[in-house]
Amino acid sequence: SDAGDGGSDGGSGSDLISVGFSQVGAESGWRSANTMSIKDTLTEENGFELSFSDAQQKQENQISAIRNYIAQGMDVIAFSPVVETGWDAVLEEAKGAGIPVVLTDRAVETTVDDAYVSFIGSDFIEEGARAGEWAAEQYDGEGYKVVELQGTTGSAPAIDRQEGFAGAIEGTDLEMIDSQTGDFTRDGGKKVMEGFLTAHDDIDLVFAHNDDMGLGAIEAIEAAGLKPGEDIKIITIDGVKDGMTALADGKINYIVECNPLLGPDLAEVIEKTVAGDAVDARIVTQDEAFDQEGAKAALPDRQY
Ligand code: GZL
Repeated sequence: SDAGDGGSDGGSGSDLISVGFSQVGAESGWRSANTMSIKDTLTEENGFELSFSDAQQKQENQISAIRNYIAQGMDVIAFSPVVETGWDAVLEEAKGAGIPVVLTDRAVETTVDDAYVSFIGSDFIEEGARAGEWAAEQYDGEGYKVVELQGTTGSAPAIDRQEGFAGAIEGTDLEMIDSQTGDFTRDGGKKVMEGFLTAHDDIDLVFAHNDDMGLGAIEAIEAAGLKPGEDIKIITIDGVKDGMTALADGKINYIVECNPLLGPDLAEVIEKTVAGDAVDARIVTQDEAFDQEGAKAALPDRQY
């Protein structure tokens, strides 16, 4: 490479921007689409040398991956934090090493000043509120009993989606009678829904924090001899292909999208940061919402 180009060599002796990325895991269809977007964008031909790690939804694995990236002298470190808290020490270490950090997908609570250059992701409170507003429009006045399949305990999407939904149904006669984490997985949603069906014989609506737990709930509802989308309504968040297909088939009633294709925004933030240009501290990913007709129309063109 031209020695005089002043480009960052990131310790890898090349002009590529070295990026260490710590991913939450592979828990859901959303996560797989998010990983695909990051790996398909942060490629060598696009000027990146990507080191990628899957933490199997364990914070300690993310912290050790980030420490490895610090030790390797990455140009930039990016991660999707599995939970909101417990990051101060490792964020302080990255800052001390002079390595910029970018958050994707989920936010953190930290006391470290200037801990990261940007947070790229959806507004989860808004997503929960859109789900609750639709539920209120459709079902207020019918004395609906609601159960909630929460995402990973302590994660930003679980905390915020619960808050958004609860706020939107305030003042209606929809009543939340049970709420438990299914950890964003299909199996988790199925097991928790089985428990809800044993504990309650009057469930009218399931609010699932992601499609995968909603799809697990469908399995449990059908195993109980009931019709999902009819006997028990279902509202989910994400908008991945399997969820949108269930919505088109009438087994889910409404989906609020959470766009996982964050690779392009991440690449742009990294390039600007390495070039010393200013970046927005908060980049809000735009989301749509779908009813059954909307899902039928959108499915042919969905990228994930
Ligand atoms: C949302 C993301 C959530 C998805 C789930 O941005 O963090 O985690 O909604 C995924 O499907 O597991």
